[in-house]
Amino acid sequence: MPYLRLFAVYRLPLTDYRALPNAQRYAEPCPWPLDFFKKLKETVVGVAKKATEALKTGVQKTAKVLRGGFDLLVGRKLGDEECEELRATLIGADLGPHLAEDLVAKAQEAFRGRAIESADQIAIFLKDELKRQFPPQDAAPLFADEPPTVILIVGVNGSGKTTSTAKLAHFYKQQGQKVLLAAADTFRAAAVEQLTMWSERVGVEIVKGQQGAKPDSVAYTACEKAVAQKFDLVLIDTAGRLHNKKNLMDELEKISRVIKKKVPSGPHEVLLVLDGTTGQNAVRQAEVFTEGVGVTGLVVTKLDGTAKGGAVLAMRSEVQVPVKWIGLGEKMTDLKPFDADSFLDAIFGLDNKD
Ligand SMILES: Nc1nc2c(ncn2[C@@H]2O[C@H](COP(=O)(O)OP(=O)(O)O)[C@@H](O)[C@H]2O)c(=O)[nH]1
Ligand SMILES: [Mg+2]
Repeated sequence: MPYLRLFAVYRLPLTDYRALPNAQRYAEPCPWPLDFFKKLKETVVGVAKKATEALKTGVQKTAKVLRGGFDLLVGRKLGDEECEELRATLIGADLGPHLAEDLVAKAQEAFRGRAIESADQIAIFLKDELKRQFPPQDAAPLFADEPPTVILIVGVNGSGKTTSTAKLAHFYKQQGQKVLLAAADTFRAAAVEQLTMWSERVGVEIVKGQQGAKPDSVAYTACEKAVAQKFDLVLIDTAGRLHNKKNLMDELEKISRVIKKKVPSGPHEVLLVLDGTTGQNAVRQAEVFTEGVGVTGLVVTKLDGTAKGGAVLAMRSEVQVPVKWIGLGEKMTDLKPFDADSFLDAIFGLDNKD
């Protein structure tokens, strides 16, 4: 089907292109005239395939649980016993009780009296059903109209903030952005050292305060430097002293206030980092910490180490704020933009055929 193929190829650079800051979007020529088709075939298709492989490997523990459960249903009619098994499989992958219950009911209705012929059959059914259910969410990264864009990274201790900050720095540096890190977790010397090490590895500059300095003063200095030295992006790593929503609100308010002194439209993006290995707890945390506090996106980390990747789906159906990034490992390349469709393909073990 050449048209479908063309369409699939056509859409990818559009997504990449939209991810650029406005200033760059307007400054750069539109990417698709001239050798558009030739270039796309060579580069974009290759990149897309690689990304999918990385995603598949990253979520393989979740995929294994789901696939194992679907395999057991092949050749059987979806009766009460089978429904119970399907429910257990979905909950095993941490889709959460609501979503699991709903999907089982829909599956039972669809497969009533019919034997399931292949694991793919049930995987495709569930994927289509989930896609129908998800409210559309715009997970495109947010950027300032004029650089610098300021991104705040928040979340509880150990969720993966510092690592994700470094990964984002790497991602945007690869896109040609001039990136500045700000080590605003000033409570522990080790935290500043950790980000400093990452800044060297990634090859970006860092602003840090003395241990005990105020986080907002580090954020201020970073924004000042970013404006003066024309950085495109400032990534501010914060301390994870959240404990409750009020702490988060206070922290965000304080830091936002100083950012605005130098960059009035900032912060442009506030990313809440959640530890994916905590499954439904991460979903609850996302619900509580995103309501009315200005969080613009979620980063779900450590999906490589867990079979609870289905929590990302529960998050998507229960939390208003979109999942924007997923962490699939400890390397700087292991952070991927979240795309619901390829995520579903990957966890349901469906090949991305075009
Ligand atoms: N396997 C894996 N480990 C991760 C990922 N993200 C973070 N980590 C690890 O989680 C631990 C805590 O991360 P860190 O960034 O220091 O968390 P912070 O306290 O929120 O800043 C570190 O050992 C990271 O290497 C991920 O996506 N996959
Ligand atoms: Mg940290």
